[in-house]
Amino acid sequence: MNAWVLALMALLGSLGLAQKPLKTLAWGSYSLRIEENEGGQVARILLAGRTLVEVRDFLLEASLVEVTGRPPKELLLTGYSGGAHCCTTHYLFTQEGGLRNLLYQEWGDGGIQEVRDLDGDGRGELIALWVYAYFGDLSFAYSPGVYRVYAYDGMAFHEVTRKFPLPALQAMRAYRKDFLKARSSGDLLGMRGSALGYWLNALVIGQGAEAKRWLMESAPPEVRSWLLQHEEEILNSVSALPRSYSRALPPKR
Ligand SMILES: [Ca+2]
Repeated sequence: MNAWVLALMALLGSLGLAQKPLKTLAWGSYSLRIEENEGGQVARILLAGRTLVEVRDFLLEASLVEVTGRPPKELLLTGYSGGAHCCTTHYLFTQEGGLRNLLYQEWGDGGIQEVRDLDGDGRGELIALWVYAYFGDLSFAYSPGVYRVYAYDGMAFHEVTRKFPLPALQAMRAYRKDFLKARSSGDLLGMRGSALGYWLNALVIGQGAEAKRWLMESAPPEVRSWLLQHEEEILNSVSALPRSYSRALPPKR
């Protein structure tokens, strides 16, 4: 950074312009303020000018979403670490029962894509994308993702992907198309990534067996053996209880 830029920054700072919040949001009797902070950003939840909660990350975004079913809406804060892809962190705050954090989740890549009330009960479901970054030596560009849906019942979050299969079904369709395209051009990594994406999205909606059958019929040997070599890890990533293919017990993890 040259001296001229530094001088300009110092001038802006002295005029108070550098402290201008990037975003402010009224949230019931609270307010949210996102500001620049030491090369990153800071989000503050304030009540009558007093900071109650402070979240720091490289980049921060905020939106209001209805999760509990009772107004005011919840505050969804999303933090990005910076870097090429990784990492997303979600913080969900509610005012129900006093200001508190309802959810904290580090996602790596992916994250909550949308909060939408899918069954009309007034509570928004969380549509999340889990990215299998670099799985089985895939490059990031070929790393697929799986859509899983979560609902809040007033106490706990639970998975409802099978009840709301549309995001996973759409992803299955897209990965199947990608797979056929990669197969016709002989793109081995493209076939591996899209085959994995197809299988994962099928598994989370109870169509894993049919998807595996189709892949075993449609994929060349190098893709089939790669899928089978990673099968235990793939199934464990979507299984509520761990599976083990190991003959030696207890299995080595
Ligand atoms: Ca709902």
